[in-house]
Amino acid sequence: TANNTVKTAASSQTQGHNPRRGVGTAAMNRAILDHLHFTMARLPALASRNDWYMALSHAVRDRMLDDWLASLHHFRNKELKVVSYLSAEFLLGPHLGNNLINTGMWDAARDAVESLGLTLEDLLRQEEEPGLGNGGLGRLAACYLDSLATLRIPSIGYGIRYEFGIFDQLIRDGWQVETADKWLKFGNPWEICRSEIAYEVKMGGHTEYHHDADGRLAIAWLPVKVIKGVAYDTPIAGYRSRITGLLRLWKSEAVESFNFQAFNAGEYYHAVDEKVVSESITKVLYPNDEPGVGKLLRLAQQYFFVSCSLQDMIRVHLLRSPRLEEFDQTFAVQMNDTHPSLAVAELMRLLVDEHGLGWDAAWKVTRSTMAYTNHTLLPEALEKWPLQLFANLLPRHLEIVYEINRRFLDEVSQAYPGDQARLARMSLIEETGGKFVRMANLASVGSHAINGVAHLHTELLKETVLADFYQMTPGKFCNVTNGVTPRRWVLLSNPGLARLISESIGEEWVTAPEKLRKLERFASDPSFLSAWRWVKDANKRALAATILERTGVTVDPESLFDIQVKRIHEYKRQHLNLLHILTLYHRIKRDPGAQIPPRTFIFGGKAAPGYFMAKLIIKLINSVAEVVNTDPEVAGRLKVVFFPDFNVTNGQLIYPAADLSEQISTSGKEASGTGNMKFSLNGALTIGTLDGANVEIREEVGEENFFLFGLNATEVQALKKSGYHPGRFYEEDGELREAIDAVRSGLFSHGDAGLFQPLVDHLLYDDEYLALADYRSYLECQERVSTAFRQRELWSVKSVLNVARMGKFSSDRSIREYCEKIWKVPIRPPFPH
Ligand code: B1N
Repeated sequence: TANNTVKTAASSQTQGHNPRRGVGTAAMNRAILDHLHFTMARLPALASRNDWYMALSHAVRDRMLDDWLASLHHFRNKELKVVSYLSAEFLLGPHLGNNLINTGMWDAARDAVESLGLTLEDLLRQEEEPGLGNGGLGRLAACYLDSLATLRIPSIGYGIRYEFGIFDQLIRDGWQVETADKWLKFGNPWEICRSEIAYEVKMGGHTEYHHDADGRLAIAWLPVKVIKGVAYDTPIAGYRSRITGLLRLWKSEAVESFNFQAFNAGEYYHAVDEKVVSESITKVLYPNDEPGVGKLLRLAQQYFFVSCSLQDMIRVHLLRSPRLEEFDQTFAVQMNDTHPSLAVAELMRLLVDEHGLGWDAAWKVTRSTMAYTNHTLLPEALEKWPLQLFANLLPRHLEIVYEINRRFLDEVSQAYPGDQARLARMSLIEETGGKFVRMANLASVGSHAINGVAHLHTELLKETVLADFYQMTPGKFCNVTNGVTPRRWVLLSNPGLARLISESIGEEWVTAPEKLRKLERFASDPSFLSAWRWVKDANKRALAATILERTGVTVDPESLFDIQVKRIHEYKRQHLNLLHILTLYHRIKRDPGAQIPPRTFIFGGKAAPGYFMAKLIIKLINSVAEVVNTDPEVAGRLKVVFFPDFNVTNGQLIYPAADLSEQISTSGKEASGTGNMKFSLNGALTIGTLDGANVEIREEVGEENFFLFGLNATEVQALKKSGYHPGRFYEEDGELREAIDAVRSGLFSHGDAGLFQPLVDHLLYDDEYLALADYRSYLECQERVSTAFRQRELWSVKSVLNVARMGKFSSDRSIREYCEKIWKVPIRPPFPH
């Protein structure tokens, strides 16, 4: 069959000299032309930019394959535990530039491309980024793949090959308009379809019990549908590590054989319908950064990718050992939030029903294999599935969940006799106001480790959403603060800064970012500081040029670039930022002599298509921009820009150009944030609350280099408890009133006073996220920012110190912590350069 290895003369061939592996300019030139000819079937004279991009990418991919094939060998090696990172999202960003950086082929590729009369920049621009994620959670998974490969840890990222990733955002008349992300339209040179690596996934139907010939109880799940999952592999280059990691994404297809009955009966169309339904599972990414109510297709996606991935892991394990009791020695499985938490029930099903393990043995190995990362405290963001929907799609899994629950609740009642309320809270099934399966509870019970993503977040997890689980099994809990990869987020996106840093302290910081500390002593060197400023200014000019091109707005690169880019959400408080802008606007109008250094406010981010208030906030940003940007009385002093379609590609341009990073969520609401790290690592100063990883960033960079404002998490809780009345802040603060009244008056909506009414009402009568309570503190803090920015030299010192002290926030550090605390995987010494 297709799966069997065929012995040929080539099987014994060693990896000798092969011109395909040459990484010099001449070899690259040859390789690009060969791919243009043999892969793209194009003559150079007729080749499009995409043809050249594809040819170059294939040439680069070829050169990653040696390392990759060698790395795949690890999966056979009994001694090495493989990390399996299960995530419904991987927000990778464009591959080409990153792969050139990590493999060290940048210069050769650039020269080869230029020798062909093209520019590398042009070809880099051609790539459609794989936007297979919503925001921070998906991007975190991508940073972790980079670090796993860089640290030479055998690993597989498992996820979904969405045909359409996160939608493209257009702005029309100030409103967000979504369009389909057809990222595969021109082909994807980075993936390799493994048609032979495919699994069947059952869905729906019912279960039946019968006794087999030996009198044992056997369980049969008779599904109504079977879908095939096919593996698509993408190589992930580690930074100069000679290791290429593996991202395996599943695409759903129809099984060939399943509906032959219908076919034979002449119901040709029915058979084809079936194919359409099967293929729809992996069609599109859900564009929400919190779960919507019970969407069957979303549950099907989650089950589909979890089942394919676990079947694949079991296949790999069986290549090493027939004993599935030892599965936890082959794999450490990390669940990226609850989206893959069906893995707990599915692994039990595979072990018990399909491989004949007893319940206890299966449970032991399941628990010691699985670990769960929580990414949110927002109660509405905790996933739960309506019981009936769950039962309809996964009848066997519901039985398994019930059995896990029965045994678990026995333990709970033994530990807390008579505590009915606790039993109800900890049950995997919610029974008040409709029945639901609680995925966070399933993930917690089925894991040996549970972690939050920043120190504060982990502490709050233990006190709030997972308090009962913490009290019962405190040893399971730990913190792993998020990190970001300095390869993509400095080396690739900010080459000017990277060069300056390396010229000053050497290149080690790329894999040993604690070495950035050596920059501290340059913070008192005037010529270094001016070089530092020159880099920032060049980045600002580049961003200004793109802003003009995309929005038609001219901004002054000398002004303070004050940037907030992230998903649009009320808890992130883009509207608090707006209240500051409106106040400055009024101050300048009132007093044209006011000492306010020129600022450019830049926003970017997508709103979930069904999130009305977030979309209204985008409209308000654009409406304020329209008025402020055309008012001659503030000309040259204030500009407001909404940068459309914020994604990884645009982020690479935006983070390096920031002076000020806005991290202004209500304290206790942002689990970690990772944009905060990207900004600071690129020399922006932060204005922020004590929330998520801001707390730790401030600790590292020093409080004098961080602009802190607002209530802390304890004060937020206390204020809410004592009864919060936003209206009082409105009544008592004249400038706040003036800002809100301006929105209410129709000033920004061509006289239509009703347009922003829902937002204004929300602020005045509810203000769940305490924007009004933090307004005055935020304004005062912004004045300190303005004062500091007037002393450019001092600002640059702070900027250098921020970068120098950000080493902790490398995703390499996060991955090392996962290895030690959770996966029990040895940390290997860095590859000798
Ligand atoms: O995960 C990031 C954190 O840095 C952010 O603070 C956090 O908000 C983010 C459902 C989510 N939490 N939950 C999600 C995404 C998609 C979805 O369908 C929830 N994203 C986060 C990385 O830790």
